[in-house]
Amino acid sequence: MVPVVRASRDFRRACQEARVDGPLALVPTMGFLHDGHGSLIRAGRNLAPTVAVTIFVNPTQFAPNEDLSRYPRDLEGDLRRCEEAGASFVFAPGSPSEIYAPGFQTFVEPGPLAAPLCGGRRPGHFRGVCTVVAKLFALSRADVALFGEKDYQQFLIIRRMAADLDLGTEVIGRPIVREPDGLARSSRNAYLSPEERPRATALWKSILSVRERFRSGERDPAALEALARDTLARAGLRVDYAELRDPNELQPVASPDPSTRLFLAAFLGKTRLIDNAALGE
Ligand code: PAJ
Repeated sequence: MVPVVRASRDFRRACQEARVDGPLALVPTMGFLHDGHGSLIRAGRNLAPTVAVTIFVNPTQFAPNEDLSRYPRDLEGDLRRCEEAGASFVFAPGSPSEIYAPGFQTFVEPGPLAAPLCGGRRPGHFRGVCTVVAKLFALSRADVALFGEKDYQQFLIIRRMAADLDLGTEVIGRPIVREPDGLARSSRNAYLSPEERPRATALWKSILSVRERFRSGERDPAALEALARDTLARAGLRVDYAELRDPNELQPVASPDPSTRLFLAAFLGKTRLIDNAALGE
């Protein structure tokens, strides 16, 4: 089975030793791993002889009303998946105090990239994400780190952070892995009831219908966003946002082009689902 370290100091040492053999790739996760995470580990294998996976449900990125306490966990299953995907070792902190020692008080504050979309809906979320990822970069001193475009805004913010703070880790984005019916894989899909699960395809259907309308010549962002919202609402989802943004700075666009991305967040019952895609894919 893939080796597991439980203490920050052991993680630092394992990474230090691994870097003697060549580049180190890092895949940060919150566990309950699925094939989306697996694709990041496999991509890491193609870039570096050593791939370290971290599994930590990071409390600082959850608001008090969010799902920290019920976030799904399955360390045994996760270790199996890490092994299958080719991870070299896993850091699964034995307790949150491995990451946030008593007296911890220093945070990384992202800039304007964290203002719209999920940043606007989840105040403090990306501050918690940046802080934990900066710590994982500092502990591992990884050469590359892999992130999924499932969380496209998160990927941009972390890439910006690594550049702005000279962290020395190259941040690489990887495509979204989907279920056969188009639903983006997510640990949170485990929350969906058997009745809700088929309706969760509304996000993918919304993306497909907006792409289709774009292909037939529609260039009015408001019209495309309205179509996205209607597709979600018709399936009974409560829309959090449905917005077109440019793929680099996440600014609104006057006239969308094929690289413009549609960003979706919607509640299905109590579960918040997100998805995004370029109009021209
Ligand atoms: P988590 O949600 O576990 O995701 C870990 C990584 O897997 C992220 O980079 C995410 O974008 C990627 N991922 C998730 N679902 C994916 C899919 N269907 N296809 C491709 N990649 C996918 O994101 C986090 O954890 C945390 O915020 C973290 C960065 C670990 C900081 O705590």
